[in-house]
Amino acid sequence: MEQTLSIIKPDAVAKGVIGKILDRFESNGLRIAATKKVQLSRQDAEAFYAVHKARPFFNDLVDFMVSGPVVISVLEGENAVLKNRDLMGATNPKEAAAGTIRADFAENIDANAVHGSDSLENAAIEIAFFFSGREIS
Ligand code: IDP
Ligand code: MG
Repeated sequence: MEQTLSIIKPDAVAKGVIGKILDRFESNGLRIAATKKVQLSRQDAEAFYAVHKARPFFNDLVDFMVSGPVVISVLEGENAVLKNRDLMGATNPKEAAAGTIRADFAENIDANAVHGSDSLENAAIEIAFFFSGREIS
């Protein structure tokens, strides 16, 4: 069993597709072990995406992530990290495979509907960033 962190980004929350995206997880063997709707502060977003600090899109990414509420979840299941990445599709929605979350709900690479941890190691770090142990069950 693995756990991974998912964020439904401000574009998808504003579109009213929280339920549709959470259904993709539950319908594909990923249990929702924790979930909450949060308005990130700039400090939250900068710390969460610190790995991308040197990238040219960092400021736009932070601006976007604080532009409205997000829904942050811990997903649990077999191969949860990779399974979530498969369900999400490619970072650029224009390159995302048909039937993936980004192909179906995202407009462009800046507003691409979802975040998902990219490794088991980062999943543990990202989960601990947003959730205490008592919030996960
Ligand atoms: P991922 O979300 O598929 O893991 P990362 O490379 O980790 O993709 O990038 C984090 C986020 O930064 C992306 O989801 C996207 O919102 C944004 N991003 C990545 N590359 C670009 C880019 O070239 N232009 C604008 N935004 C980007
Ligand atoms: Mg990433």
